[in-house]
Amino acid sequence: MLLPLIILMLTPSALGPSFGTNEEVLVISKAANPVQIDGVWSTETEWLDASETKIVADGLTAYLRVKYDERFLYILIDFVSDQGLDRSRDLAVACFDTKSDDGNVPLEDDYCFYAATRTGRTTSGIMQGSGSGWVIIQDAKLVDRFARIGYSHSSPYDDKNGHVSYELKIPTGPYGLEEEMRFYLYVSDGYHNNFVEWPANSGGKQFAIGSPTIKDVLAIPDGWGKLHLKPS
Ligand SMILES: [Ca+2]
Ligand SMILES: [Ca+2]
Repeated sequence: MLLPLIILMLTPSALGPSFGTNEEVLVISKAANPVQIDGVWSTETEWLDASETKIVADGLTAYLRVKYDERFLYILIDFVSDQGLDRSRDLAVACFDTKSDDGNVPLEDDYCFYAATRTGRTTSGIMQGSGSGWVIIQDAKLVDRFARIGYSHSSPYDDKNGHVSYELKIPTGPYGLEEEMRFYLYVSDGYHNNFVEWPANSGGKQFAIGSPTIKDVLAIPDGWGKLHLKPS
């Protein structure tokens, strides 16, 4: 028993306040069931084969489910406490630090994929790290293949109250997504002017009314967790 104790004492957290990286890990499995990107949990089995993480903060509750196959990473966010789709500031952002090189600024191997409402429109897009912040490299009306916002009365988490949900389908090849990489999720409800994030308390900020873009509110890569794609 002596050896594990020594190792424990030598970890950075034992050396006083740590400003190191977040060690939370989300393990995901290969998809067995097909996903239809329509913004909602659309068939009984659609997301049963995905990881499941409940995220709670300040009275908000969201369920995150993630899985992957040879070409895509699939994400469902069932935001059960968001019972109305707002004209602005309802948004989900999923970020990847593909080289897991952390840092206190987003670098060029860091990508965020988002779906959002803005002034009555729904849009989806991709941001890339620039070394000092986030740059939107693609932004389109939400007719896109990779992201949808939905509103559902029929998810397994709440089949009584209608609520907002998001589905993302992210191509792994073009963005260099790896078997293990850093991962961050941010979901905001415009009505409550509040958000949840994974990992919890990783440093995202409440979305401010009047903020020109969503790039100012995300945690820095040092605060992100790890996503591990379990081989089949
Ligand atoms: Ca669906
Ligand atoms: Ca909302």
